[in-house]
Amino acid sequence: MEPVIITAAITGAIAVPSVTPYLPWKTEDIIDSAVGAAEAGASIVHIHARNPMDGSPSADPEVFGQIMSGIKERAYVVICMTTGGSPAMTVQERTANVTRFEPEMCSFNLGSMNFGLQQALKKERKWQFEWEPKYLEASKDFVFKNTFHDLEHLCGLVRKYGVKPELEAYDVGHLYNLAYLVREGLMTPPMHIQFVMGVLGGIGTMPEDLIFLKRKADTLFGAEGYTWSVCAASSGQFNLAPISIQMGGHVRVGLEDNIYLRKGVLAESNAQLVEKAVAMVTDMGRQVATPADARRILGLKGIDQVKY
Ligand code: KMH
Ligand code: ZN
Repeated sequence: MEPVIITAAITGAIAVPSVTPYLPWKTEDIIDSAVGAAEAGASIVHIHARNPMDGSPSADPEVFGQIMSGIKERAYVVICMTTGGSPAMTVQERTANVTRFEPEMCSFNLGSMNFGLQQALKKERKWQFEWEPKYLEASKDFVFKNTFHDLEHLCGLVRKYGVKPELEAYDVGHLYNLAYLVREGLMTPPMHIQFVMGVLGGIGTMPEDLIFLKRKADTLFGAEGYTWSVCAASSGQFNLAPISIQMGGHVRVGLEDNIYLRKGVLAESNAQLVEKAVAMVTDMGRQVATPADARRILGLKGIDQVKY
């Protein structure tokens, strides 16, 4: 089996600053956290931007530029830039940065869905910023928009700039959407599919959910037609990682998706989550991929081809 690519998702747009003191949202902290995750063994870092004044999700190209060039100066790691942003952003805002920065990778969300973040409201807490509870409450009306028009637009962008998409499938219908894109000649195998599990609005984090998605992808694309990874939002992250490792898949961890090291214990850094994944990989007899391995396995264009 190939070495395991560990992706670290650094900050995202799910966790708000007040749910954990360890979420990096200031620009320098995001850079430091990504470099720390790379040093701990991540070969890809998945990057969102945050408003440096209040930690709210941002699509600001200036902030993205600072983050990505700051990481590039200090680590050879692959950067996978989000095109998901937050469900509160327009698709234009979310995807404009692919054109500007031509990254080696970007996320590519395979379909529209509900994207509920209201669970974080259940716990009584003092909010650092007034936008936080409003954002979480508003998520009950979020439709994370990824229409076929949006998918076709993004297919054009990734093809034009040689960007390898991290194809994010949150449910089985998203795999059928991908099969449509392949049939239409808009997406070319081999693909890299990220099974994104545990988002309220998508599939759950039971082992049967993962096996079901994996089997469906085999049926639709053939086992050789894609590489795959598991990203589980919430504590499912480390229940599902071993299954992926055992089955020849790759793993995504990180505070973007899960703020806990284990039940009830907050992770104190992305590096700590990566270290836990590294231990699982080595305990199960596989190697951890280097950034060079990841570039080879995924057929990336190389860090010298980016525009940041
Ligand atoms: N945080 C994941 C559940 C994206 O950035 O394009 C969703 C995500 C989407 O990572
Ligand atoms: Zn993301």
